[in-house]
Amino acid sequence: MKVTVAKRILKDNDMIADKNREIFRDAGLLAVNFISSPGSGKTTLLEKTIAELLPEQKTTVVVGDLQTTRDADRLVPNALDVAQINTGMSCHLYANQVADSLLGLNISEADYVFIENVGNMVCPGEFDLGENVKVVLLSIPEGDDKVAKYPTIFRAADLVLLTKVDLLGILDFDLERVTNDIKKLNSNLEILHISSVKGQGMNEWVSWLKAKRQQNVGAKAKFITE
Ligand SMILES: Nc1nc2c(ncn2[C@@H]2O[C@H](COP(=O)(O)OP(=O)(O)OP(=O)(O)O)[C@@H](O)[C@H]2O)c(=O)[nH]1
Ligand SMILES: [Mg+2]
Repeated sequence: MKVTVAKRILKDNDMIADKNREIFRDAGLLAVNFISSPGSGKTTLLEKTIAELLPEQKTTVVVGDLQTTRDADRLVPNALDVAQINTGMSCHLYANQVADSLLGLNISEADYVFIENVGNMVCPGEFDLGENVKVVLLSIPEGDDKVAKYPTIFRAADLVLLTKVDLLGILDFDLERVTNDIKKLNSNLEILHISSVKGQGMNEWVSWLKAKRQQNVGAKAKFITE
């Protein structure tokens, strides 16, 4: 019985996620789902990234947290629009929560929708939100054993950002071990080294985003002419 219920929830979620994907495609933007443990630097990276993309490219944000609007408040200054979803007890966002948020957001002028998922390394990986890409963050203070311990999300990722690399050399972290563990799970997965506070890796990261968006808008044009 429990298995049936769980499967139905996932199926319903997937149907709504597909609708979200259509909305993103019609708006000609790139939707990015940011997934990581609490505190690995998602909001800090979003603050810097949104500012870096301006003035040419604009971003709308959907943020998930159990409680508070603290992350949304931090992102308001440079984002086109921000929606905060408080999930209460839930450790991840559902596609219907994103769908509801989109109704109140200005996405027609946006080039990107950034979805900051609830801080959690496991649950968000199970739930498609309709995003075009999943970006997984792993920060240096979390430790170099985490990829092997929580492999699922690294298998599903389109990009891994190793964050807080300014702390390499200060904290004990075996970069080679983490890189090998990621490559064992997904040999083609790209890994970028980022320090949001020092600016390291930001150019590569922003270039990756712009290239992905370009591919996505190209896909939209192809879809329309078919
Ligand atoms: N040293 C260092 N600290 C960072 C960096 N990026 C973020 N931090 C710090 O890490 C802490 C958590 O950052 P957030 O951006 O709030 O992390 P988050 O992933 O959004 O956290 P949740 O939303 O709670 O899951 C803050 O104290 C940041 O200042 C970085 O590149 N280097
Ligand atoms: Mg945050």
